[in-house]
Amino acid sequence: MSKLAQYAQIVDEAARSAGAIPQFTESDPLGVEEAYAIQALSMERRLSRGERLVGVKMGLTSRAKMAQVGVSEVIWGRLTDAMRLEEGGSLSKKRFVHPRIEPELAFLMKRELCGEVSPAEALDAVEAIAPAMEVIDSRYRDFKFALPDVIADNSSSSGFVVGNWSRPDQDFANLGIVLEVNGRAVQIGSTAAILGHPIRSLVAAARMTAPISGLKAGWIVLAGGATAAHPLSVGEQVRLVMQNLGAVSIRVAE
Ligand code: 0L1
Ligand code: MG
Repeated sequence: MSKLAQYAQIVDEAARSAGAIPQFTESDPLGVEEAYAIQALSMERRLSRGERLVGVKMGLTSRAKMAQVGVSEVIWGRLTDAMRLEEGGSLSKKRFVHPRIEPELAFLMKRELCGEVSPAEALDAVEAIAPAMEVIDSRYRDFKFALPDVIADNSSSSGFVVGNWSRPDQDFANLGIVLEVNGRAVQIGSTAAILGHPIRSLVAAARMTAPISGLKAGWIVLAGGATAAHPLSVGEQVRLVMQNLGAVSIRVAE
């Protein structure tokens, strides 16, 4: 087995068993390209177990997120059907190492989008938008990593929940966001925190996924956390309210 395939196995098994692992970069100065190759190989393992690719997540698209983890480049990861959580349902905390949740805006793709595109071209490829939350769960000890580590680990993506879809022909540049836990606001922000306008995240997604032939019709694209993420505890009821687009919620079970 090649080194990259071994790393893919390690990160995949850590995700399956909810066990923390040391950072690869502690002993191996991986590059970003190698890290994306590990992510692709670990995803192949999931797909060979029957999971289906349903979209991508963009990560570190806001200053709050970059500051929270000490990394300052936009990254991406893959979403599978097994990662999707039911809106209003629950997630089992023991399936994760140290999960956090963050408010996102989701795009539903109407058609393919690949390579260098303008914001107008990106918007034209969107079928709908929705409030969403991403569950991130770094498989690395203490949620600490360098850029190649987090990319190899599917950019921490572990789960996502999407609310009702709305038409994209409305202004979503600066929508107010409140992330509530048990009815109390824990994060307040705006979609403007996502690269100044969430459509820029979709433009970046089209460019960054060009090596896998870009975004496909029917895929979901998570634009990135608009605020810092909230660490989850058993018993919490988490709800995101997004101006004009509605709410989405999830409960944290054992
Ligand atoms: O914005 C994100 O989805 C960040 C994912 C990678 C960093 C993290 O685990 O917080
Ligand atoms: Mg995110």
